[in-house]
Amino acid sequence: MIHKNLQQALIEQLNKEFHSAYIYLGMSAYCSKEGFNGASNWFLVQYQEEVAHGMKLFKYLEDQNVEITLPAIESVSVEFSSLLDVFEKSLAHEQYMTQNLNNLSDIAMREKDHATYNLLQWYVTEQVEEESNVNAIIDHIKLVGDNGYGLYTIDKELATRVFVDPTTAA
Ligand code: OFO
Repeated sequence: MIHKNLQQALIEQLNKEFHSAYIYLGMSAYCSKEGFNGASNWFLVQYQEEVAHGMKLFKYLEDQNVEITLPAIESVSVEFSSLLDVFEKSLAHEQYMTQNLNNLSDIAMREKDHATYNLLQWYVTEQVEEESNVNAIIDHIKLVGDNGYGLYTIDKELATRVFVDPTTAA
């Protein structure tokens, strides 16, 4: 049985995971509009990952007999100023998500809810990988600056990303 306060916080996190998916869909649309088809693919895969994160939490809440509510998902921006801008905003968003997950872990620990704490550690670990991936892309973009061939090469690399469900991957 999950403590009432934690139930509410987890439902908010569920909404945030689907909001994250929506944010990445917006970023994918921006990149596609600007001709960065590889980056558009990268964000589309990110969108799929966030949906998977949301569904993992949804399933957990169901398993724990939590009465699930699904509040509206906030609208997102599809306007960015450059490829660097879109990835920097992505990093800022991931840092915000990490903070949320740390706060949730604190609550779970306080409530001595080991099952939920355990679940949240999966997300916390996932965040480390997500932040590191985006940081590496930002470094590459900064390295090439506005060199067209450099950006083209990065975009080609981003086109190779394929979705592997992180909730089932070994
Ligand atoms: Fe769901 O990990 Fe990113 O936000």
